[in-house]
Amino acid sequence: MRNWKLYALLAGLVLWKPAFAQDAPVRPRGFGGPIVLTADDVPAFAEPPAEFDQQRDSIPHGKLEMIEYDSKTVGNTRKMNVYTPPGYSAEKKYPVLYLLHGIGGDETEWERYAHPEVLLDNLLADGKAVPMILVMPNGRAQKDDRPQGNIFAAAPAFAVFERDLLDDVIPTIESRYSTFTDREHRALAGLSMGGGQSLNFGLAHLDKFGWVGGFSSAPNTKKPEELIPDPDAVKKLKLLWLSCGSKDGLINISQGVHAHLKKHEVPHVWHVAAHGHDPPEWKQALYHFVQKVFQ
Ligand code: FER
Repeated sequence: MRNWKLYALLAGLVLWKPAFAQDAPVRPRGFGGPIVLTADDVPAFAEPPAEFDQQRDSIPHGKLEMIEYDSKTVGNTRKMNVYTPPGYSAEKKYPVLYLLHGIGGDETEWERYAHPEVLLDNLLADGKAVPMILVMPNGRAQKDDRPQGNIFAAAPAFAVFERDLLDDVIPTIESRYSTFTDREHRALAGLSMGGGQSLNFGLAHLDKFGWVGGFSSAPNTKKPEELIPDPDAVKKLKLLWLSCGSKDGLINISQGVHAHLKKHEVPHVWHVAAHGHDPPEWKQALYHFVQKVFQ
């Protein structure tokens, strides 16, 4: 009798299906999973038009430059990739979007994945974005910041980057370029690990950033209650953006933040397009985000 009960218990455990399994989850490619979509998880924007990412010879082009800065936080010289828009002039002042990369990336990742300089040149030529400076720093704030070996081992350095960004990156940009220096002209967004950083740092420094975006945010994102302890305070943001691919196994992270914001009636964008955890997702997210920011 005793044994029978034990076998029944074991069989029950083996055959038991967790609640989420009833919804026929999709197995993602890459990180995380399984994926369970809700009625909220739909695109807020259509896919970009054809040729949105094609370089046009007939329009003015901005400039990309790789610059170096001394980081007090890390104690060495670091790199960041900076885009200035066509006609950049010290006579004018520009808003700045800080754009953070993923766990396997560095200061060149956004350029390789999405060609932000092409997207922005095209949108500026069409009058769909405002002239802005784009800063693509290296979010791995440690002496060896190359994405080599076990990239997960460097995760603590992504948290240290909060100080590098606030104390070293932003002051460098604001001293070398002609920028506005108030929160309403400063945005922070990033993909995956960089999406988590953007939400963590941006929402903790509402006095510094007026526009915050998490694209396909990774598990480094703080838990919703910790990320947004005071939902009313977050309402002062000009834009709070969350996006994630519907085939991304990390979507539960963004879904959790969206649900918390919805519960507390905090206005935000929730954009779920039919992509994975991949560059096509980030390219279209950036394309839509840069049209909303600073306007
Ligand atoms: C994790 C899975 C993915 C994680 C980070 C990532 C910190 C980051 C992915 C990316 O940046 O693409 O568990 O933990």
